[in-house]
Amino acid sequence: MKRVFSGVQPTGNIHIGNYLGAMKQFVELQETMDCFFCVVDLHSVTLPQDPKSIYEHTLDVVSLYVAIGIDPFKSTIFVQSHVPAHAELGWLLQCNCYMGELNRMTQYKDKSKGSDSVPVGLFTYPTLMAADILLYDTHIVPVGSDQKQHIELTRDIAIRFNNRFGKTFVVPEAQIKQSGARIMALDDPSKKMSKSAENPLSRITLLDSPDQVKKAVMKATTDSEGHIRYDEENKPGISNLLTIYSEFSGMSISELEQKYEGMGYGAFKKDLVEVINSSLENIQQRYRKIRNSDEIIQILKEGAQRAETVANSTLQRVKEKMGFVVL
Ligand code: AQP
Repeated sequence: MKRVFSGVQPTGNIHIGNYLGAMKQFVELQETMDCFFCVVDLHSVTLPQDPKSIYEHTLDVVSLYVAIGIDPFKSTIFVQSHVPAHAELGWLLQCNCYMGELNRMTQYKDKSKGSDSVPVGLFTYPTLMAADILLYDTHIVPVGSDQKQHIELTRDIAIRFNNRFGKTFVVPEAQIKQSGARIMALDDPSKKMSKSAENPLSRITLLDSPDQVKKAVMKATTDSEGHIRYDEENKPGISNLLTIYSEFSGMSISELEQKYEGMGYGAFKKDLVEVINSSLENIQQRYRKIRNSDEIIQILKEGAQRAETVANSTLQRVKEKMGFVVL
């Protein structure tokens, strides 16, 4: 059975970009594959975070995993810091990766831009992400398109390690959706939707109230043309809203273009608000039931045990190959 690994950082409220780009796929993949879904809390501290916020958001992400339909009996749900092998393999991979490779990472360039004191962890983050993936003999990594470069680096590291020390790692592949892999910010469709962007109206989170969703959609940047048609280059705002509508409703973009032919942006946005809110309502109902339950802690305890068994066996294999004395 093929193995799947993916993670979400507890750096803020999960937005519809995270959901449509990555998490929605998790639910489908668990039916046919052996899935490990992680809350990557060690990654979240590469930039300064409020401890209380990490704590709450970690439990939020776990609860949302379950609320969107990830079944803890089918998939392993766990927190990265509960499995020390991630940090240990992360170090070993840092020693098998080059400054030049990490210097090329666009996410590092974006997140370090304009700052004269950049945490070392922000620079070495991709080697920890490689460890996350390689520990589980992962075949498929479902992610949004912003993570493509990190998965390519993970593949390079795995191939190089295998060539040097003999077959050790499975070489993983990114699974990036055709549509929805890069949901753009509502206030500025030239940027991706992000948890940490300053303007809350730039995103819709899975926990937003119907009024918040309405406000964000109605204020979303569009254009002055007045026609509802998909054209990423000339109409990035409307194209982004069409993608979101299509992903939530299951209707294709061309069906939506037909449905709204001759209609104004106001009517289109009003319907979009309803479509988003009805999906979020179901997720939020399930979220509220479990967020403060003992079930969440139980899921994490069992998940950590299952993850640790696989991760420790890979780590032992790596250490033996590298010449460490393993007892
Ligand atoms: N805008 C997006 N569209 C589609 N997919 C997205 N992802 C993130 N943003 C979008 C995908 O969501 C998964 C989890 O992301 P993450 O928690 O690792 O955070 P990130 O990629 O750094 O994105 P954020 O949400 O913008 O967080 P911050 O603001 O903390 O940097 C990944 O699969 C990602 O591709």
